[in-house]
Amino acid sequence: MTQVPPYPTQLAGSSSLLAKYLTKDIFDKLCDKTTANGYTLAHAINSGVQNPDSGIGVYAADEESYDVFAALFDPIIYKYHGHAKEDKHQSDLNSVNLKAPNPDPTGKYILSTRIRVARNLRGVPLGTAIDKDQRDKIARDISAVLCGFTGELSGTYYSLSNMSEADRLSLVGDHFLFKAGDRYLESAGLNRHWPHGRGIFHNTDKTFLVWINEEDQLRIISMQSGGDIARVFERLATAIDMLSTKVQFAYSDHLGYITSCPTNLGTAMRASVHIRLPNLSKKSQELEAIAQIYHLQIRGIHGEHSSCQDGVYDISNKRRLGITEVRCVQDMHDGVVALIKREQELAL
Ligand code: ADP
Ligand code: DAR
Repeated sequence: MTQVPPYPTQLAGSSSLLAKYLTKDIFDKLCDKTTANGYTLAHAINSGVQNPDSGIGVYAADEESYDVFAALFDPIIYKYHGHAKEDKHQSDLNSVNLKAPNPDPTGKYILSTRIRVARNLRGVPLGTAIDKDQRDKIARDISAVLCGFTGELSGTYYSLSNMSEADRLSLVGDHFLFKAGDRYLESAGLNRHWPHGRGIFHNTDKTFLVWINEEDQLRIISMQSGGDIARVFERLATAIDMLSTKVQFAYSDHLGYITSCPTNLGTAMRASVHIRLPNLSKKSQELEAIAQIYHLQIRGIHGEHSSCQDGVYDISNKRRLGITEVRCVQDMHDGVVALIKREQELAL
């Protein structure tokens, strides 16, 4: 009989969704449950318990976690995504269905466009519970598939545990090198055995990257300078299609693509532009109002927890689950069109 831990009273001061929904009753109901990978409630909530400033505070170890701990995950997923237990997810990666002419053909506002999806392999524990050998095998198998890509997507794989200093400096210079995860990911067990089993693939043109075993097993990324959002999406869709012929991804018709953090479930897609909005940056309420209307997330340009600098923002879709990939990119595109229109009006 596993020792039942006490209720985490540290949550009392937290505003996370974990603190909001982990009532004593839910805790008592789930505290002795375990998934086939040995993942317990204590594992799932550790990040939010150790980091009371978390927004969410929970991570999954496998598709089964979302079922075994549904009494906690379901209300969090509904609150964050508006996706109820009976709701279904649908995928659409057909770039023909996207209506996204370049919102900034002169390059006055948009510095760069990046669209990423997270993917995890079916039948393998997520990063929170995977063991070292399983993670190393993913790095070997996925890098071998990627190194077999030809044409625009052909490129080179760099293992974080044995790359040359020259390669490291080159990847740092391109802002491609990812570091060990932040304290939230550390507490979730996602940094274990770092840097073993981690690596980066990028194509020769540096417009296609795959991060292996960062927060998820794959982060598939298409990016380029400027605002040709449709081209970035088309390249990503092509790469995902090529990978899907070789690899089976964890997917359910309720939650879409399965990810370690529930915020990324569904499309697991974040489509972003780095955009210069000097006038709107002085009118934060207007900026927030437009973001609300178009389901946008506003970040700084140096990653998830960074703040805006010099009027340059990372603007991306906020919705990920219960809508298609085309809709995610359409959300971002249409929101960016509205932001540029307002920026131009304020400049008059
Ligand atoms: P994600 O969860 O999508 O990986 P992050 O905000 O952590 O998002 O960004 C990861 C990295 O990608 C950061 O170094 C960030 O600066 C970079 N990045 C994100 N969006 C863009 C963009 N549109 N253009 C260039 N770099 C970007
Ligand atoms: N910081 C954690 C995770 C939030 C979502 N971001 C991810 N998955 N990178 C939190 O609970 O706030």
